[in-house]
Amino acid sequence: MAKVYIDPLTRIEGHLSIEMDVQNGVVVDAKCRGDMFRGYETILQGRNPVDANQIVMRICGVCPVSHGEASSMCLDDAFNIKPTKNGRILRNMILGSNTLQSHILHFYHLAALDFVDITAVLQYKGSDDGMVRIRDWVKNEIQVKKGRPDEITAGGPFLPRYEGKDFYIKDTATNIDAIAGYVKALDIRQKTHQMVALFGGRAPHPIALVPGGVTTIPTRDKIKQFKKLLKETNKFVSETYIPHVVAVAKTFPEYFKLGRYERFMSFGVYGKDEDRKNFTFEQGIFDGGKLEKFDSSMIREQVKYARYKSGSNLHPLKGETIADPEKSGAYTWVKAPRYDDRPMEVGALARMVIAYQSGNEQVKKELDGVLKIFNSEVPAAFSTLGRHAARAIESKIIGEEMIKWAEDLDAGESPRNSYTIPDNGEGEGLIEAPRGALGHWIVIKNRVIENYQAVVPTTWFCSPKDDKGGRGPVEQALIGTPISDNMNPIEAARVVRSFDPCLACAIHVVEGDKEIGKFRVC
Ligand code: NFE
Ligand code: MG
Repeated sequence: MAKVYIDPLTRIEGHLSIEMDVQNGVVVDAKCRGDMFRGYETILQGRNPVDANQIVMRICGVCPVSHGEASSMCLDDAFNIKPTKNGRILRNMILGSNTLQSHILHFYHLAALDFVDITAVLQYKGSDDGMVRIRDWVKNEIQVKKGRPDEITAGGPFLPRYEGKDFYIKDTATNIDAIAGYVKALDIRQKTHQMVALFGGRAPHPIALVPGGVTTIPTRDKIKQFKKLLKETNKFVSETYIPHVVAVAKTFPEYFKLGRYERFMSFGVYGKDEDRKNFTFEQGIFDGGKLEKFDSSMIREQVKYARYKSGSNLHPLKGETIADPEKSGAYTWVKAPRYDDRPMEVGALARMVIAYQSGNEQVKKELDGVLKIFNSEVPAAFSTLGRHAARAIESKIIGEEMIKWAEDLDAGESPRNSYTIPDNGEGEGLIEAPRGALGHWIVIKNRVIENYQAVVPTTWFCSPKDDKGGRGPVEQALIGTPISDNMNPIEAARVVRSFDPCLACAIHVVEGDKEIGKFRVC
């Protein structure tokens, strides 16, 4: 048995390391470790409740909108208010824009270089500035390694480049086209940030998200600008993003069989009414081939293998955060959230599977359409490639829907309802961040925050074992993954990265009054 580590797993947000036991070239056990320690939930204690959404957005720079919206919804619930129609639609549009940004970021800038051969850029003969700059960068790396062409390692954002036979797409034209997609995706992400900023006030951390709705009044001019940017993004998704995902899947079809997991949860998202009951992507649990009704009272966080004292198996409203860095047996700072004692995969794939199983015609059409190319049916999607395909499909649907939402706005009408902070209260805000189900919970006492807990998507899928020893979804999905070279475990990296981990989100807690270490920085 060999111990194989990927530490750190790069091209993700934050610090994640993976420890695997590999026997006869196959992963037989895995541990997912969140190695860093941050602080958010405890710094909220004692503050004005309305400060929460601006503070929690700083948990992450990739999905701040989701934290801002989960928090605003949590406060709506505690204050007993609802957003106006414009407020509800604008929240959906700001979240949808950020999700497009995040999915495009994940595929091109975080995951594609697991499949695309960056060194193919050396054959690029055109004059696109971005392509020329990447070509020069890679060329420089080759000069450094002159005489050892077998060890070409592209540097900077292109690390790590695992080296091995058949690791990458071989066709030069396909590789160059995908690298051009990498460059174009930077430009498109800028447009999606502009879409967030048009109604959010700024990006990436919008200031306009508040309890009761959004502070930006939609004008005809802003709606027009939004639609123009969205149409350019939609064109990129249909003509570039989806074809590139299909090209990767055609070259590596074995990844429909790798990284599999079959238990999904979605909180439901993009409410079509102010009561948040009618969703664009439905709410539910899918386990053992069956759809179940979701009930948020079934959520608990367990900490037997996480570096926290006591407080295991608590609902987030009663959640505790007491750091225990030296805890025996613990191997991560990520807690283990469980639904009805079960681990859950969350994310775009979970949303698409639950929507599909709930009879969502739009999702059915798009997912069946992609799977048909591979003569496959829905179970094939519960996999590494399925996660990539689900993000691409979701991007297309969100893009198409947002055009309609923009047209549904009442220009000049109020985007928010007013509120009063109650002396005491409790609230729950459930939303779907790009990476999956995100919940915020608040307890207000004497008009200040007594307790605030966030249970985020990466905490769900990068969780350690639970109190009963059940593995987290990423740990489980790694079992059975073949590793052709223990020094270059690209197969495992592809499986883990398909979940799109964000450790900045997953670990957002700190013990405020405890000194962990002292450093002098010279
Ligand atoms: Ni930091 Fe996040 C998303 C949230 S993931 S990216 O999406 O919430 O845990
Ligand atoms: Mg938490």
